[in-house]
Amino acid sequence: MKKGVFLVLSILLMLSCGNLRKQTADETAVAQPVGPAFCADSAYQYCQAQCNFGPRVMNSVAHDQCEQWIIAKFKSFGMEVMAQKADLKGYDGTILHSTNIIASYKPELSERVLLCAHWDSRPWADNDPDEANHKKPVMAANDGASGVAVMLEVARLLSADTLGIGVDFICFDAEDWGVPQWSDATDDGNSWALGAQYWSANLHRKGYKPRFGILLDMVGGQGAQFYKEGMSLQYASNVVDKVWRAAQVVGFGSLFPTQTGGYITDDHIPVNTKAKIPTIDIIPYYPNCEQSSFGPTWHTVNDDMAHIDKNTLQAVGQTMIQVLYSE
Ligand code: AHN
Ligand code: ZN
Repeated sequence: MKKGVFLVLSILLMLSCGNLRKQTADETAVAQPVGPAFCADSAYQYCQAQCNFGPRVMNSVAHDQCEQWIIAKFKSFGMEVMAQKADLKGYDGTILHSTNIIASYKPELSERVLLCAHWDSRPWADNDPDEANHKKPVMAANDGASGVAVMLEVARLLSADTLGIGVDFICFDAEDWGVPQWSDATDDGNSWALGAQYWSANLHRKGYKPRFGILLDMVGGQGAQFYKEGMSLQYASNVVDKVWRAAQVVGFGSLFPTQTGGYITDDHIPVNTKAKIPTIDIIPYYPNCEQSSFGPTWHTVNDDMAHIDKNTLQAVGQTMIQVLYSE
């Protein structure tokens, strides 16, 4: 066969294969893992680093030191960082000096995705099996540090790679000053998520409108499974589908069952209702746990690094990478 004919045939073959492949992909939508490898060791270290300050309870020195550390970390990854400060009133009248930390990847792009998590620690381990611990602070390795740790690792990976959309990482403050179980005050839900409530009513940028948001709450616990959360399904079922599919593609479908868990009062509520950004909550659900459906260490003095599992961080982190790189 003449060289020229062979070349033409090869090109025709390549074109037809290309077309065939594309058609197959469109019709069966067999997605493959995309984007960089999430490093759970790195996320684990970011979790540890926050805990090393001690419990990051509102109005404490550890809180303010950790705030500076989180800001410096996002800046070191080349993100534009904003600290949104406000004095917010707790259910008990305490004035909480709150800082929402907003870190932006490619702030110039208008097509964006929001990732968020709270970074404050609960002041009271009011769900501890030992009543003597009910007024002690929670280390919040899982309930606080884990979500920020996953976001920091995603930010680190973005800084070393490139993505065609912008990403905002919001660390909400004052989430966990909600009415304690030992208090006589009634809990109507509004005592939680104070930082997210404030941000939702005072967006850091006028007209801010990302495609969707994902809240990471307690994403590092041993034995965690992330059932679909009720409010997320109500406000952003397409985002739930997207994320649960992504988890399956990266091989962590077993940690993301397709059944529904509970309806949770969390930071995503004001983001949906007030900021009108369709936002889901990735939060664990333990169907058989006596202590709490959020897991055995929730709001106890055992929410520490000893109960953080790198596999859980990996599952959630790689799923976030998959979601972002599929946009
Ligand atoms: C309630 O307990 C009502 N909501 C859980 C919100 C939360 C607290 N997430 C972490 N800590
Ligand atoms: Zn909590």
